[in-house]
Amino acid sequence: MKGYRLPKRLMLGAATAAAQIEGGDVNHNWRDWERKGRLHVKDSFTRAADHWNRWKEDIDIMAAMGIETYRFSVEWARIEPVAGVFSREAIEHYREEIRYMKELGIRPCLTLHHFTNPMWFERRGGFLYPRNAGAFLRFVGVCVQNFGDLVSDFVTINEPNVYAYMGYAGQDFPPGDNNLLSVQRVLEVMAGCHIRAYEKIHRMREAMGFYDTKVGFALHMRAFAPLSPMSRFESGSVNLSRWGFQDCVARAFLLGEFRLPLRNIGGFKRGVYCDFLGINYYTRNHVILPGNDLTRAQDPKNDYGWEIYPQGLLDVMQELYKICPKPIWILESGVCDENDDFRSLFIYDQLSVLSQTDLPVERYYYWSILDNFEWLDGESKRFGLVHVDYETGERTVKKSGQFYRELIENHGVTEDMALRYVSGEKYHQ
Ligand code: IFM
Repeated sequence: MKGYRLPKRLMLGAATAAAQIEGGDVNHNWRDWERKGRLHVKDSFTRAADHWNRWKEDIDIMAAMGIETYRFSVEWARIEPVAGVFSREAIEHYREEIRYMKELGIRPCLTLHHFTNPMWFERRGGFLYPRNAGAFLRFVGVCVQNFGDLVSDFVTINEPNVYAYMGYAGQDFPPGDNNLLSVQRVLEVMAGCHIRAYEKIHRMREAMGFYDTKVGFALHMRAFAPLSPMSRFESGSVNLSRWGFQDCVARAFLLGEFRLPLRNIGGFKRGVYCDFLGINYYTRNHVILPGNDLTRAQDPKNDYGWEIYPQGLLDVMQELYKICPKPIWILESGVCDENDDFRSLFIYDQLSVLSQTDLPVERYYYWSILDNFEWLDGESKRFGLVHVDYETGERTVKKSGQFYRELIENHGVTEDMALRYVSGEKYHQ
């Protein structure tokens, strides 16, 4: 197995989201979903990885691993438990955590919305109604006011396409609306929220005297391919899937360019509403009909059964860069692998793609630093570089975590590392 060097400009990091690691009884829509018995497991968000109490230990672990930048989210329902009422205690907690990571040399990248809404916002209809955008923007303002002196990198919204399709086309994620027209509305409202947040964050930080602000959003991107390579019908389905799931969303959020099925309900001007292209990439889907996504039996897979297709990372980067040529930040790339059997191989393969491209890739965030609460599947699906014993809370750096540590130290993979960590690993077949 070959070694490789990574481009100099690439920073290496790891990501999490508040609800997935913090624990505690927080009044958000996913805790409500859990109470309604809608998860696939009996686990509770109240436990998760108990990061709310163990944050210092977790940051120490990251620092020891050499993590250069940490993408995390703040929990809206903690900061604003009641509409218009802001918790000084929660804000101070996050400030302390951010200060500490910076002291240890870790650059923070702050996500403002990662799937969870406070229940007061959810009950008003969340992002389905344009009239609710103001509440989100007020929260954005409070975050910039309170964290803007410590943080310059912001992700406004995580995976609006997954949020909209899973919660509104299907019944899996809250609120389980099951109505395609709602998907359209939610994406339109969220695009407007992103555009206005982009402008607001820049405006506010400039007024605070900071000119280094970077703002973007995290688009979940998939590689799509026709099940039968020669089928023109299936190629058409691929184009429709790509457009409906990601490209029309990218154009609206990044450029204020609303094309069917999205409408420009806020009357936004065309522009460039991002400083980087945020990509979350996990898998490829084969397609016969749009929306009918398949994984072929013969392809390598993770524990979820998602195809592992490293080359797809290049495909989606090129796809997005064509739409908007800005620096690329891979905000999530990770693998569900209970026994850490092939996580080192996965990281080796994904980063090998980045070692070979001329595209301006500036960040790579492995998902996730810790095993965490995987939404519908709770504690049963493990993505972490660090193992969490949910009973005791004990953290143990996995073999893949040690590989990532050495990879960061060398800014690449040596042949010796490839031999020690990667050569014996195999994906599920
Ligand atoms: O855990 C999630 C994360 O919250 C959003 N992106 C995909 C991850 C793995 O499913």
